[in-house]
Formats: sequence, C-alpha cells, structure tokens
Amino acid sequence: MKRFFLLAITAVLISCTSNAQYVLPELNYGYADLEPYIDSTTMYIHHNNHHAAYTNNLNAALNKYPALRKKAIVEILQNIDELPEDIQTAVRNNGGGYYNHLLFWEFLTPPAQSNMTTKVERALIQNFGSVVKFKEEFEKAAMSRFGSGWAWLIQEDSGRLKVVSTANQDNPLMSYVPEKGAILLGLDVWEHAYYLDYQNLRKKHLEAFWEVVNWKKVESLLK
Ligand code: MN3
Repeated sequence: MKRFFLLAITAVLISCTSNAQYVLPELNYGYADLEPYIDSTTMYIHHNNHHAAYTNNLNAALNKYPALRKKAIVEILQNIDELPEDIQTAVRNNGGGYYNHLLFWEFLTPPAQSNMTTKVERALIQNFGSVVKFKEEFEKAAMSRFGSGWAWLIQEDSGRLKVVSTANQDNPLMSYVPEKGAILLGLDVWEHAYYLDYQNLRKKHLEAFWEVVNWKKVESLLK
C-alpha cells in the first residue's frame, strides 16, 4: 500500500513538472494600474482567463511530443509548418496566443510611465516621417484588420521599421505571415481586449493604447 502511494505521488509529480513548461507570466503592474484606459476587469479576464487558456492549450498540444518541449517558443513559432500535423493548428493558435500576450503585457505600462523615448521618437521620424504619421499607419492597420488579430510595429532585417497586421493569433515570426521581422510593439485588437471598456469601438481602444505604451520596452527591442 505504502509503495503504491509513493508510486502514485511520483507519477503525479512527474506529470505536473512535464506539464509545466509554459507558465502564465506575472504582470509587471497591477490589474488596475492601466486605468482609466484599460480597466482592471478587462486586464484580469484577459490575463487570468484568456492568456491562461492559451498557455494551458499550448502545453497540452506540446505534451504529445516531449522532444518539442525542449525548444524555445520563438523557434517553435518560426517553424510551425514543420510540426507534426495533428498539433500545427493548436500550436499556431495557442502558441501564438501564449507568446503574443507575453509580449503584449510588456508593451503596456501605467500611464505615468508611458513617455516616448528620444531614441524611439528618432527612429519613428526616420522611418515614417513623423510620430503622428506612424500612429496613423498603425491605427489604419489595427482598424482594417477584419475580425480578430493584431497590429504590429516590426523591424526588418535591413533595419527598416514597418507596420503590419496579422489575423487571429498569428505574428510576424510565423512562416505563414508574408511580412516578417522582429517585433517591436503589438496591439491586441480582439474584442476581448476592449469590449468592457469600449464595446464595439475599436478606435477608442487605439486612443487608449497610446496612453499606456511602454516605449522603454520598444526602445530595448530596437536594433
Ligand atoms: Mn487577447
């Protein structure tokens, strides 16, 4: 009987550790700290429910293939078409969801700390003509994304900055996405990101976003 318990406990411990490759990240601020631009209930549900579901579903898909659990998420996303066919869609949706939100939380900061840095400002002027023009282009990408998806500021290998948009939980790292580059900034335009605050008014979500962008994070990603 004792031995059975020991075996059972060991089995549970092994299954727990092997299931726990990706974990829901902690936020660097409180759920209410982005108010009045993004309310605490939206942040709580978005992080604790939506992001947690992507994380759990990603782990569940990868658990079928233990060798994949040793790979970094970026490498997995860059090579989704090489994954076993039965988990490609699950990893595209949930691996994308896991990683996009991991970045998204870092792209946000309480409004008092959302000051654009000189380095980012210079890069935006150099690539888009002005900060206003960059924001217009970013908003156009976000507004014209039909249904759910993301707007991104990326840096191509040439160093050039570009605004792109992807559907669902795709991102500019994925082989499916034609316009690739390193991600500098991203905005979630799924309705779950803004419905409680702004209902169907995506434009208001965009206006709010500019008040809570973590430009220091953007600067840290600039090459
Ligand atoms: Mn989301």
